[in-house]
Amino acid sequence: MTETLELYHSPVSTCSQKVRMVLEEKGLGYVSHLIDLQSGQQHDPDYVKLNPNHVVPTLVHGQKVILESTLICEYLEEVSVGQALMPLAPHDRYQVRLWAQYIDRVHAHAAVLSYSVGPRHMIIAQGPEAIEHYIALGQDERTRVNRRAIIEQGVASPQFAEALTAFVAMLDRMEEHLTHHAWLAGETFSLADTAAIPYVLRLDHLAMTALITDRPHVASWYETVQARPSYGRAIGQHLSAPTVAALRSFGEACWPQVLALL
Ligand SMILES: N[C@@H](CCC(=O)N[C@@H](CS)C(=O)NCC(=O)O)C(=O)O
Repeated sequence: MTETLELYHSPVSTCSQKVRMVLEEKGLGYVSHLIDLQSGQQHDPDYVKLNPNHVVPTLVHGQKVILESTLICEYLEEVSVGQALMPLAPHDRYQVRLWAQYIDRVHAHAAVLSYSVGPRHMIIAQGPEAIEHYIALGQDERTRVNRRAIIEQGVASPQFAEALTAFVAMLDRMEEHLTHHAWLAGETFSLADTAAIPYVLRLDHLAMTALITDRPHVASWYETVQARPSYGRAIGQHLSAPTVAALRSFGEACWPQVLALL
């Protein structure tokens, strides 16, 4: 590949983790631009020119701007050689796309799940102006409604219950598949596995680890993926220990309420 790859991303963002997994699996070097989501760099006018959705990740390949994490992953698969992450058989390829599409739907609940447990407390601590600012920066009405619920009710909101249900359904679907197969699509590690890993990890970070360990095939898949060198380079090395510890301790504090919802 002759043209440079540049990735605008954030360490903890699930969509960024997904793309970094693909980059590392394929051995692709890239210029890293970190976007600090907490301080609102995703709303910086220069960044919005690249990504009008005010989100990470954004891939720039030479002069081309590629948006949407799932499409970025497929793009990387198509423009590069190296470890193939798309199987050859049409039905396996279909399975990859089915998982990717499904995980994208689960992603719609990821911010509610995470913010209701952890970052909510940091926003509340900054006072009413910061709260209204955070809500107003939601890019559509649904996001703004969700943000108000996150702040006002946390894990007691209906949105959180819905998010938890979506994540638990994802784990059940994975468990069912992984009972019969080593990987989510086809017989090898693929874009389906890179799509799913950040969301299982997120549950672990939020101290909902029991949801994973209760499902032995997901637990074993999770351990196997984490043992891949790409995982350390794409995810492990980007996470700061204090951030993970803070998420876990917020999660532990909420766990009795979460358990009551299950
Ligand atoms: N469909 C988009 C979703 C991207 C997305 O939601 N990114 C989150 C981080 S995982 C984000 O940047 N959020 C910005 C914010 O919270 O303001 C994709 O897959 O790239």
